[in-house]
Order: sequence, then structure tokens, then C-alpha cells
Amino acid sequence: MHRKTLTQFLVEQQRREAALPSQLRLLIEIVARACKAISISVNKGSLGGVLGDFGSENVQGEAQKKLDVIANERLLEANEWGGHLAAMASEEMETIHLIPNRYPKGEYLLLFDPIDGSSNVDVNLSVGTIFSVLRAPADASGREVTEQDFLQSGRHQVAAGYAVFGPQTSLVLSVGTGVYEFTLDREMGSWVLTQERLRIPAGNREFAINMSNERHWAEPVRRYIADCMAGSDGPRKTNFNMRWTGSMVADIHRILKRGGIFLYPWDGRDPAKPGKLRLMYEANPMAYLIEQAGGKAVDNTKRIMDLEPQGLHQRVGVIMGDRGEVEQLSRYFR
Ligand code: AHM
Ligand code: MG
Repeated sequence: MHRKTLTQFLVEQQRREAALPSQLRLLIEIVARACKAISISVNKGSLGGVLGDFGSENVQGEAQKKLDVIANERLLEANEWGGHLAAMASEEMETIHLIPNRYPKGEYLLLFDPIDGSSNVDVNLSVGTIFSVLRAPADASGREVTEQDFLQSGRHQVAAGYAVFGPQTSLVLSVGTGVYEFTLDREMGSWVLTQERLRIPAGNREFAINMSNERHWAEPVRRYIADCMAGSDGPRKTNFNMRWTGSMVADIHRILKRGGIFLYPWDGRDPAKPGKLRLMYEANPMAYLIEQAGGKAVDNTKRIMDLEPQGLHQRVGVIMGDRGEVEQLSRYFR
């Protein structure tokens, strides 16, 4: 049986669909290679001395895990020299990272969350790496890229994806021609195409939300979840199941494959944080994949990819997944 690798897939995309400029193809190959290296570190766990806290805080005031720092380094190193990028931004770095002058610069901007769900890492549950690709503004060529150049709405993304480090290591990717899943073949060291044009299965009554935040949610979200919880005895007249892994990558992966809805909604705890998840390198890339798979992604009522970002680390409420279910929830806001 012929198995299609990521490299072959990308070459074909470049040829047939003309969707993929060669710099973008290189970028994706390099990110995928970095994800392979990250997966090796994640897998080693205690044996590699990679578990536990690094002993510092990131820009969000969150304790950094050793793996947050290792994965961030891997992505920076891998992407500096290829000539495909103008700059990078990461959950783990306060400001943008320019490509050092000793390397040629390219036209793309790469944003990432090196290890998403990192509280799961020490207890051997799934984590992932999320990335988003933008084009540097046309007027940025010949000058230094600034943080402002990154502040583009999600609909300007030209590619997005994630790697999930679970029982299998998978890479889920879109360059705007549907969503494709690759599984890491550890013996061969290559990403093998295992699912083409993923579509979110409709009608799965399964929601993912951290219920312990219920008292902080907006009223419409509270009513929606209460109606789901009421199951066949309530207005929805059907039973719902609940799953929450604490790792957005794992929850979104399940929803892409099995259906359902994911929520980390706006909450009223802290006016400076209108949600937990970050727009630029968590919500936007996931919204891109969800939409490419036929789903829908909103903050409360607005399409996530239409939001105009104000800051690199801005937070946003997130509701995404099965289109029908997201629309159902939207009715509670009217
Ligand atoms: P992180 O990027 O610092 O790991 O935080 C993001 C994670 C998501 O993966 C997940 O959906 C959420 O935080 C879980 O938050 P909570 O611990 O509040 O349930
Ligand atoms: Mg994260």
C-alpha cells in the first residue's frame, strides 16, 4: 500500500491546487519537523528530565513548565534559518522574535503556542502544539517587522494547524483546501497522511467546558449548558455527554473527529481577561481549522476570525465546533 507522506502531500498541493507558495511549503515542513522533535521530548518524560516547572513565569503570569520552554526553543531554532519568515510570536514570549540578521528574511509571520494544555504534561495526558501563519504586510518588506504587523484578523491566516501528542502523535493541518490529518510513523520518522478532508460529524450531543467556572459565565451560556444538562427531561429533549481534557488541542481534535462543541466562554472574573484562551495563537488557528472542517467558531456572537486584534496576547471567549450546535447556542444570545 502506498502511504502518502506530508512532503508528498505538500508537493501535490503546490502543483495541483496552486494553494501553496514554496516558502509556505518549506515553513510547514519545518514546523512539522519541530513538532517531531517536541514529541520526542514529550515522550521521554521523566527519563529526559523534562517534567516539572521551569521556575519562571511567562508574559501571562503563568508558571512555565520545562516543556513550554523546550518546545518554544525548538520552534524558534527550527524556523530561524530557512529564509521563509519575517518574524515569530509565541505564547511564551512577551514580544515578537525577529529573524536574526545573519539569515535571509521571508514573507511570512509564524505564531505558536509551543505546548498547549501544559498542566497535563506532568500527569501524562495529551498536550499539543498550535500554530498560525500570516503574511507580513506588503509594506513590511525592506523594514523591520513590528508587533503591529501581526495584529491581523484570523481570516488573513494562510495556514494553521496543530500537533497532538497523545496515544498517537498527529499533525492536523489546513492551507485553506480542507483539513488533513497526518500520523507520525516513528520507525520511518515521517508524517503519513491518515485522513483527508476532515468534516466535523454533525449532531453529536457532546460538549466540552470547564464546569467549575459556571458562576462566572454570561447568562446565555449558563442557560444553554443548563438545557444540555437537563437532557431528555429538558427543552433539548435529548441527553448530552460531557468531556473536558484541560487541553484545547485534545478537545478540538476529538470534536474534529467525533463532533460536538467546545467552549471556553467569556467570563466575568477579571475585566482584563475576557476569557482564558488567546486569540492570535489559540482561538484563530483553531477557528480556521474548525471552519475548514465545516464547523463554526464565535466569541459570543461574532465570528472569531473577524475580530480585529488589539494585542499579541489578547484573550477571547471561545465557542466552536459543530455548526448546528454553535448556532443553537447563538439563539440563547438573542
Ligand atoms: P495553556 O496554553 O497555558 O496550556 O492554557 C490553555 C489551556 C487549554 O488547552 C485548555 O482548554 C484550557 O487552558 C484549560 O483551562 P482550565 O485549566 O481552566 O480548564
Ligand atoms: Mg495554550
